[in-house]
Amino acid sequence: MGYGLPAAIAGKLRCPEKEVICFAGDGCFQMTMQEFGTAVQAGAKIIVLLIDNGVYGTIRMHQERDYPDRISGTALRNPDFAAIARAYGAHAETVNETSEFDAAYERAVESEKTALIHIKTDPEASTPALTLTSIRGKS
Ligand SMILES: Cc1ncc(C[n+]2csc(CCOP(=O)(O)OP(=O)(O)O)c2C)c(N)n1
Ligand SMILES: [Mg+2]
Repeated sequence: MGYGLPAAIAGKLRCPEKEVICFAGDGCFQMTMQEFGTAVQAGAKIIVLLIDNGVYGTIRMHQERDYPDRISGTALRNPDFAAIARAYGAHAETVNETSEFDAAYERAVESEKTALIHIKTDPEASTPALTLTSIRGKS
């Protein structure tokens, strides 16, 4: 966790002709998000796709499955990530519906700036096939 953003910056600086995309969970991104400022400062025009489900979802999945009565420390009180990215001088927007994504991605590419798309998802969507509720107590 936290590796994707600095790795994407280094990759983009090494190969500026390539589209470099960082996929990060909200928990992952918060481990090294100060490096977003480094990306803007260094002119590394990466695109960050930040998947914000408001939880350390992978850990929550284990808690729900094995310790459903002892959920602890997995909720995240997140900032407005798009606002933070804009404050750094980047292009940023928030996507709330799948149907909004394609156009948002195109705008990120066309901005020719360091960019971040803040993608809000439902914490219930633990995996494409399973909900948190369906996992609960099923160890
Ligand atoms: C540096 C580090 N700390 C802790 C972990 C354990 N860990 C694995 S997944 C995870 C939660 C990830 O949360 P998030 O980035 O929000 O992604 P999600 O699972 O919600 O998609 C944690 C804490 C790790 N892999 N690396
Ligand atoms: Mg998460």
